[in-house]
Amino acid sequence: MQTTAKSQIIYDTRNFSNSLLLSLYRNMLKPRLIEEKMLILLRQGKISKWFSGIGQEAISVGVTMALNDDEYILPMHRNLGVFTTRNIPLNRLFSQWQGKSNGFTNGRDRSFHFGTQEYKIVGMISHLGPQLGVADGIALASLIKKEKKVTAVFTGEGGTSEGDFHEALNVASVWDLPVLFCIENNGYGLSTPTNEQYNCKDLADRGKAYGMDSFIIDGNNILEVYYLVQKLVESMRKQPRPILLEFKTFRRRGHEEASGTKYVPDDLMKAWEQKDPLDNYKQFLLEKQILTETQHQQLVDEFKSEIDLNYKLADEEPAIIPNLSKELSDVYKPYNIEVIKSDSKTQEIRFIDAISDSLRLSMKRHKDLVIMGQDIAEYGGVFKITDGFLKQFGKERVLNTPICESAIVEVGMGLSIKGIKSVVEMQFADFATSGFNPIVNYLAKSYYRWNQNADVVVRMPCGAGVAAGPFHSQTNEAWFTKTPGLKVVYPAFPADAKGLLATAINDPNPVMFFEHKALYRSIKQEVPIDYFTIPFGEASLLKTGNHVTIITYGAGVHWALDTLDKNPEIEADLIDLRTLQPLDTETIFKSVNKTGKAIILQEDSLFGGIASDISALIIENCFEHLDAPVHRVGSLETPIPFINALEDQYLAKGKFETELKKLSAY
Ligand SMILES: Cc1ncc(C[n+]2csc(CCOP(=O)(O)OP(=O)(O)O)c2C)c(N)n1
Ligand SMILES: [Mg+2]
Repeated sequence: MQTTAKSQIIYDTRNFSNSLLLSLYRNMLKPRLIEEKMLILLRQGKISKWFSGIGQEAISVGVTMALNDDEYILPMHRNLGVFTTRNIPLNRLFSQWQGKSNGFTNGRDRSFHFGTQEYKIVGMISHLGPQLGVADGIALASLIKKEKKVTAVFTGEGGTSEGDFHEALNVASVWDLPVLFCIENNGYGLSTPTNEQYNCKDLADRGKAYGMDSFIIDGNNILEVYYLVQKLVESMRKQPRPILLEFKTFRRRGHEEASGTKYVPDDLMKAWEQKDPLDNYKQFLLEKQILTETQHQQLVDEFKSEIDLNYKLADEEPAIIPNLSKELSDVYKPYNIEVIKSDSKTQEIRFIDAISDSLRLSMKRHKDLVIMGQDIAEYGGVFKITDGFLKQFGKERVLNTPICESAIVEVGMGLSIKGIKSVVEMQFADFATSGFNPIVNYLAKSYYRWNQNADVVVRMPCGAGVAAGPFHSQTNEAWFTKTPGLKVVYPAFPADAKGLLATAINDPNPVMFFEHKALYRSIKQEVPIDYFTIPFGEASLLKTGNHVTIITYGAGVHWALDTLDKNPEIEADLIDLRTLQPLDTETIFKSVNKTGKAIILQEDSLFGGIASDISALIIENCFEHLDAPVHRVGSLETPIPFINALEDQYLAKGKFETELKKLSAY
C-alpha cells in the first residue's frame, strides 16, 4: 500500500467520533490485506480464480457499517468488505474459496456464490441480476413482519443492463419496498466500457424513471458513503421505499485476475490510483492525527497474522471426499409429507374449483402464505381462481404484480429466505419463460448450493385444446423435469389437484404445479370438502388389464380413458402419473413387467419430452419382460397452431388410438 503525500479526496468528518472514523479505516484495511494475500496465493497456484475489489472497498464497508447487523445484504463478486465487516471468520471464507467443508457450500459453488443466514448475507448467483429481485422479496417479508428493516443489494453497472434490474426496481417502487439498490459503477463490465453498456449520463437517472429517489456518491470517499447511506436507511426504515444509489468508482484490476487490464487506458488507471479509497483516507487520518503510522503498522501486523493463521487453518483442512448419497440427498430439503386424509362429505366440483378451494384452505392453514400474480387480486385472476381472495385474506397476502415474471419468482425466493411461503401464479404456463432463469437457476439450485430452500409453488395454467395458438397452449413441463431441484406436479382430476396442491404448498421445496386449462371447466368429480393432502411420487392406477400398460398424465389421462371406452376389447393398465418429479417408477415397472407392453402418451411435442425418459427407463429396467417395442405418442414437432383443425392435427390425442391398437396387436 502506498501513501500519497496529500489526500486527493476531500473528507468531511461531520460529527463522527474518532472511534467510528478508525473503525471505518480498520474495516477497509482488512479486505485490502486479504486481497493482497489472495494475489500472492493466485500466483502460487493455490487458488483458482479471484475477482478483485481493490479500490472499491469504501462502498462495501460504508454500506455494511451503515446497516444494522440484522439487515440483509446481497453482495456481488467485488464486495469482500461486506463479508469481512460482518465478521465472518476468515478461515471459513478461505475454506469457501478452496471448496472445503468449513466453507458455506460444501465445495458445490465457488467464490462469493453463497449465503449465510447467520450473517444475514445472501450471495449472488453468476447471472448477476436475479439477486435484485430476491432483495425485493426479503424487503417485502420485512414489511409483512413489520420489522422496519432495510435490505441492501449490490450490482455492477454492467448488471444494470439486465432485465432483472428493471423488473426489481419497478416492483420495489410499485410496492414501496425498503430496498437500497447500490450500483457500483466501476467503469467496466468485463472489458466493456460504460459507453458501450448504457446510453445515459448517469445510471442514477434511472431512478426517476421508476419513481424512486436516487443519488450519486463518490464511491471512493468512505465518509460520504457512510454518511449518506446511514441517513437514507434511517429514513427508509421509518418510511419504507426503495432508493437507488450510483457509486462512482473504478475497477483497478482485471475482471478476474487472469484476464488483465490491457484495454484500460494508462492515464485512466493512474488517475484512479490517485483516488485510492484507503490510501487517501489513511493520509487524511494521519493529517488529522486520528491515526499514527505506528497504529497503522500495528493494525497491519494484527490483520496479517489473523489472515495467515486462518489461511493455514483452511489450507490444512482436508479436501472434501465426494459422498454420493449426500450429494443426491442434498438436492431437496428433506420433507416428510404429512398425509392428511379427509373423511368429510364430498361435493361435485370442477377442476378449477378444486384448485381454488385448495388454495383457499392453504391460505387459512398457513397464516403467512402469500400469493402473487398478475390480475389475481380485485380481478380474481384471468381464470377467476382467486376470486374473492383479496377480500378474505387482504392485500398483504394477495398481491397483484406488474408484468415482471422474473422479479416475482425472485421475490418468492426472498420471502422464502425470510421463512415465508409463497405461491406464484403464471398467468399462462407459456409466460414462465420470462421467469425461467430464476426458476431453474435460483429456486432449483439454492438448497443444494447453500442449504437455503426455496419454499415457492409456481402455478402453471397450461395445455392445448382451447384454440389459443403458440403462446397460450404449451405444456412445457419437460423444461422443468430436466432440472434437478424442482418438483413437478401434473394432476388430471379435481381431487388430485386439490390434494396435490395442498402438498405442494406444504413442501418446502420449489414445486412447478401444472393445471391443464382444458380440464378446468370440463372435468368434474366428487371431492372431499375439507382440507387433505396427497403424497408426491405416487401414481394412480385408473384401470387394470393384462395386455398393455398406458402411462400418461394431465389431459392425456382423459384422452386415454376416452380411447379405452371406445375400445373395450383392449385390456390395459392405465397409469396416471400425477407427479413427474418425483416419478413413481415402481408402479410403472410393476405394470410393464406384468403386461409386457408399454405406451406412453404425452401432450407435448415428442422429442425430448418425459415420455422419452420413461421409455428409456422401461427398456433399462424391464427389458426381459417386454413383448413389444415401447411406444411413445406425442404431438407434432411444430409449435402449437391456433385454429381447431390444425390444433387437432398437431395434438397427440388423434394419433393415440391407432398407436394403441398397433401395440395391442403386436
Ligand atoms: C447473465 C450473465 N451474462 C454474462 C455474464 C458474464 N459476466 C460475469 S461478470 C460480467 C461483468 C459484470 O460487470 P459489472 O456488472 O459492471 O460488474 P463488475 O464486474 O464490473 O463489478 C460478465 C459479463 C454473467 N455472469 N451472467
Ligand atoms: Mg463494472
